[in-house]
Parts: sequence; structure tokens; C-alpha cells
Amino acid sequence: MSDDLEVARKYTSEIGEEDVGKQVLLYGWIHEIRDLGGVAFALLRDREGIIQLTCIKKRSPDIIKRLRKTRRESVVKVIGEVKKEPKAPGGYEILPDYFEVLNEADAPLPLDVAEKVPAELDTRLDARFLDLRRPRVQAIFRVRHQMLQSVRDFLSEEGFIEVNTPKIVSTATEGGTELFPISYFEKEAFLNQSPQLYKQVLMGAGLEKVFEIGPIFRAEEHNTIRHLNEAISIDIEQSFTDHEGVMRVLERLIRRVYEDIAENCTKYLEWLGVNIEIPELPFPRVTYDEAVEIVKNKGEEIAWGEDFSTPALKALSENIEGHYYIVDWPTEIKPFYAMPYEDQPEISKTFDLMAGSLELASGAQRVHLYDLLVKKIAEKGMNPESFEFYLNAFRYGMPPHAGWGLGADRLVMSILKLRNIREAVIFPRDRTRLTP
Ligand code: AMO
Repeated sequence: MSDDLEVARKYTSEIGEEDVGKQVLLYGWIHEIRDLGGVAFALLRDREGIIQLTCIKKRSPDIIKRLRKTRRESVVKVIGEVKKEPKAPGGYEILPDYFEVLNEADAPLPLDVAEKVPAELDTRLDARFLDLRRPRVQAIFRVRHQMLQSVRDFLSEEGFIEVNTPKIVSTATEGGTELFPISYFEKEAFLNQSPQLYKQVLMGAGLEKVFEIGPIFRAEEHNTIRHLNEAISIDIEQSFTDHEGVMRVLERLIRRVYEDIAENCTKYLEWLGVNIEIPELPFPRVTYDEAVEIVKNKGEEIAWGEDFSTPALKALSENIEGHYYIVDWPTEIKPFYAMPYEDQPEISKTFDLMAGSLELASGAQRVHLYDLLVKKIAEKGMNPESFEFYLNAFRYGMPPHAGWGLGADRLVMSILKLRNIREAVIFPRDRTRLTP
């Protein structure tokens, strides 16, 4: 299978006017075969698209014989001449002069890649390797790739340093529940819920601006279209700023992601049939109090101090279009590390970023004062002693700082208007799914 140097290897999408009359080499999968006797048409699919192979009996009697016997989804290598053919997908066809089956696919297929037969999401996820061969599904992950690249580019340009923090940890960060315990030699350990404590410690280490893109683990019992048990979180932490400062970073990041996708992913957006609109800045800021009023006026029940239910968020999103922040949450319902307002300690310097009724991110200015932090940990019913490694960083010169965590899977879901977060994840983990 060594590359044939005299013939250029091309992706289907690269075939153009300049190739007409020339030989090209293609690798891919047999998407479909249509046999008309004297001529057989096959569609060859690679990761960039689909092209028609037109096999004429008179031109290549041996190849047409082998092509007819080839099962769908077999992997093939083809060398052939490019011809213009307005009726073929993409406007070109290949007349094969060399045809090799590199690996024959079994039959029947557990999932119809050509999408003639619709399949439930569960069936698709069970046969994910085949589901991912569908151009529409692969397009999601091409857009996701662009999103992650834009995040890295943007944050690096803004002076953030990418870090990796441990995922096997000794403490909870987001409230003590929803932890996955694991056995770690003779000790009990947990899968981390958030890089929260580590990114704050890194502020004490003087790194000033850090980001991490990594897994978070949440033992959520309920199956919803927005929750996973393993998610990817994009986290930042920044010193010498407050919640408003990091909200400005977040909204500019979201806009940049949309701009890059609009510019670089037109083909994949087309495959998906999705139009995206670049959001305008700044995003509206709605206070928690205002949001509660809006929700009440819409006839939904909510008492001050409660989190918003799904119907409440639906009601809220009917009033505010697109992206918006809910700011200044009751201190009580936010984690211990959120900074209360000095003059109004029942309210905190916190925010959630919403896209319609979907929470994309949450963040805060942090408590950087040792005594207050110890008090707040204890108030939440946790033992400050088990936070020693974290608290120590606050004793010897911790700068004021703020940060946020943005759900990567939810961001993809929202950009591409996917119905279920599982669509945005290659191998999702939920209450019932541990394979593939
Ligand atoms: P929070 O718990 O709100 O905040 O999480 C931040 C963002 O991560 C995403 N997310 C999830 N996505 C899918 N499934 C889940 N089970 C799940 N849980 C969370 C959401 C959410 O907005 N330490 C803070 C962040 C900070 O203040 O810096 C935190 O973890 O999009």
C-alpha cells in the first residue's frame, strides 16, 4: 500500500478542473453501488466528501467484476482518470484504472451509513464508529475541532498559559455531592469535578492568567439532554481582575469562536444544514433579581434564593434573545469560593452565561482572603482541614482573581443547535452508557 508517487493522492473535495484528464489516487469507503450492467456507479466517500466512480465494462472489465462484489463500507484504494460530469455529486467522476479492496466490510452493517434508514440516537451511539462515518456527524466534530482551536488561539493571544491539573483528587469543589469515588491504593480519592482549586492555587503561584481544557466528572443521577457524567470544560483563571473583567474575556472568546467557524467551516455547516449568526457584543447583563421578576411575570414559580428550574429558564429565554449573562446571584446558592459584595454580602460577584435557556458557563470573582475562605468552607458544612493544600496558597500573597468554566460540549450543542448534548461528544458518558 506504499504511496504511488507518480500519482497525486487527493481527497474527494480536492478534485477540480486542473485534474480533468489526469490520474488521481483516492482512499476511502464504498458508500453505495449501483449496477446497470454495462456500467456500474459507486460512491467513494472519504472524510472530505463523496465522489462518483464510474466503471465501464468495456474500459475495465476486470474492475467492474470486482467492484460489483465489493460490499458497502469496504475500504478501497482507487487510481483513475478524472472526468467532468455535471450529474455526479461535486461535478466530477473517476474512471478507475486500478481498484483494490484494502479491507472488506462485513454484512449486514449494524448501522446504515448512507442514512437511508433513520436510527435512534442510542443505536447510533452503540455503533458510533459507523455513525461517525456519516458526513453530517463528522461535520459536528470538524466544527468542534475549530472551536477548540479558536479557544486555544484566542486565550494564548490574550496571554493565558495552558495548564493541565490532576483529575484524580482528594476533595470536592462544587459542593460535595455528585462525586465519583475511586480507590487509590489505600486511600479514597475522587475524579475531579472541576479544576477550580488548582487554577486558583496557580494564581497564588503567580501565573496570573491560566487556562485548561480538560475533563470534569459529575456523578449526576439524572439523564437529561444537557448533562453528561464526563464533560469537557474550558476553564480560565485571571489575577488582578474581577467578575466583570473575565466576563469580557468570555464574551469576546464566544464571538471569536463563531467568527472562526463562520469563516473556516462553511462546508461542514452546509453538511449540517446549520446557519450561524455571529453574536453582538456586549452580551446583556440581567441581574438575578431581574431574572426572578421576569420569570414570575411569566407565571412560573420561583422564590428568591432558589436556582432557576428548566421551565423558569425557558420563560426567561422567551424575553431575552441569544446570549446573556445572569449576574449577582444569592451568595447562598453559589459555591464557597465566590466573592460576596462587600456592602451586600448576601449577593455574590457571580455570573452564568446563557444561550437561550442553556447554561454555557459560570464564573465569579473569587474569595482571595484566607480567613473569609476558611469561614465560607465551614459554612458549607465542609472541613477546612481537607482543603489544606488549597488554603495554604492563600496565606502567602494571593492576588485578587476571577475566572469561569465553560462547557465545551454545551458550546458545540448550542452553536450547532443540536437537540442532545450527546451529539456533540464522540463517545458520551451518561448514567447508562459506559461503552463504547
Ligand atoms: P459549573 O459547575 O457551573 O462551574 O460548570 C461549568 C460549566 O461546565 C458545564 N457543565 C456540564 N456540561 C455537561 N454535563 C455536566 N454534567 C456539566 N456540568 C457542568 C456547563 C457549566 O456551565 N468551577 C466552576 C467554574 C468556575 O467558577 O470557574 C464550575 O465548575 O456548561
